Amino acid sequence: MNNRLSQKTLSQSKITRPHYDRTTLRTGVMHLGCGSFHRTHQAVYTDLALERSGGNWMIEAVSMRSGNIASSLNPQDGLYTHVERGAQNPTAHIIGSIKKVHVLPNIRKKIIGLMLRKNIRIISLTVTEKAYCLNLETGGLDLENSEIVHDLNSLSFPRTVPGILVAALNECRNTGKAPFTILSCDNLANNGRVLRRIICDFAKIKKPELAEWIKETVKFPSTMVDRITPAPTSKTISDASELSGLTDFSPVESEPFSQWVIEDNFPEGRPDWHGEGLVFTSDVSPHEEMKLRMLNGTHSMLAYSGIITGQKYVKDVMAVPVHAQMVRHYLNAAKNTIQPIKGLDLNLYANQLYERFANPAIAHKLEQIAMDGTQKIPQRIASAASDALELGLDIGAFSFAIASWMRYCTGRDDLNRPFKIIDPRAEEITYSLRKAKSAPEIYFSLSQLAGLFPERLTTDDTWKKEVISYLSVMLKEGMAKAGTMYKNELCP
Ligand code: CS2
Repeated sequence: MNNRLSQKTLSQSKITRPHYDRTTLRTGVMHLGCGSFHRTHQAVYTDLALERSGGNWMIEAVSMRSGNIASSLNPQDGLYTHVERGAQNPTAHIIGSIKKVHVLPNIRKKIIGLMLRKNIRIISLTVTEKAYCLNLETGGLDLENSEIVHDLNSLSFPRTVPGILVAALNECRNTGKAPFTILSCDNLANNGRVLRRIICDFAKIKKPELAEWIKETVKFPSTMVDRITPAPTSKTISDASELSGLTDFSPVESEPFSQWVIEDNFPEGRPDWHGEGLVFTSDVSPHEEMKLRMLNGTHSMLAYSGIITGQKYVKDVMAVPVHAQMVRHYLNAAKNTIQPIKGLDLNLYANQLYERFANPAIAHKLEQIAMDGTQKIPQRIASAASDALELGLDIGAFSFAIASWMRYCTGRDDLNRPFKIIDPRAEEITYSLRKAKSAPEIYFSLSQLAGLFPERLTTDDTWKKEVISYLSVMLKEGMAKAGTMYKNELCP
């Protein structure tokens, strides 16, 4: 049995490991949401930055709900193995940028104090779309969300992400601490601007002068983040141990590809982030739109349609020729809705995405992608569909994707096996479908969910006809038949 990975055993590692002095460097970043993606992405870039330039930029991460990561990572002094799976044999590195993991339910009374420490200069987030408490209709804070109502009534022990950030900024203002830069790393269009709006909406209700101060003083750079990161499995643990010679109970795995496009606006400084795929720019929005519509839109389409045919992983869907052709076509359709971006070859990007999805070494679960559809569809699929209509382009790919999501919302696959719909609006979905059986009934019920589809789509007859037509084939003849219909009608 190998020794367990920790600061003490680190020197026994057979693979690349941090050389910087982790014990003396101080924390500069507090990160909310310590999921696998944070650990294959921002923490890896920060590890490289510390390796090259040092600095007090260690990360303290906060798990928002469960204590699992903290209980496996803290005994390892925050160290973990990052396994990369590409065309060759897996490779691995030991990442040292995380100092400690906190668990929010255990530090509710302390979290603001932790953020207020002098050396904390960045608060970053990977909390997933739903944690922003965004009202999809207004684009501002969801004032009907019960947790938000709780936090608005008392900011002493906030429960929500907007509540925590406003309470911390309020203390910065009261104590004269220079405010930290707030860095959203979630898959939302204009993530920085969206977060700023939500925080200001919240602050305005509590204290209008705080909202003004935030607007003037606090920076919310937008970012585009990208790295396919399946949930770790027992194979991740065994590969990590084999490669490093140390036992690690909390390794992560990802594809080799990685990209991070950041608006460089950090008044209090930042780590010396660099490395493969790191780009600083003054405007992230075209990169974000490209990634959300091409990568994430295609991902959602293939997840919903794949689940209905009984598939489990993205790579399985890509191994079915008709499905793979649809993916190729969808990528192209999404690409055509995007304005050309200077310096970026969108055809090359589409080809890379196709290869990345097909990577046989990555077992990326479809259900991981399918979850939280109501939070993902607007920026991934609906906006592209609406622009396609506006531009007079074919909308077949998008109507198929939405029909697949609607089919998924019925909660049974083509073999009539039930599955759980994981979505913060799952109850609303089930309620709205309680009497709907036919394709038009399902279409009308789900189209009425507030904030999901822009009016441009719901008032368009061709859109309605196409979605209903695909959905009806999916319901009566199965997803494979609908896929063949897509292929025959759309793929050259
Ligand atoms: C996926 C993303 O789970 C999902 O919805 O589409 O997590 C995707 O893998 C990442 O955005 C890739 O960077």
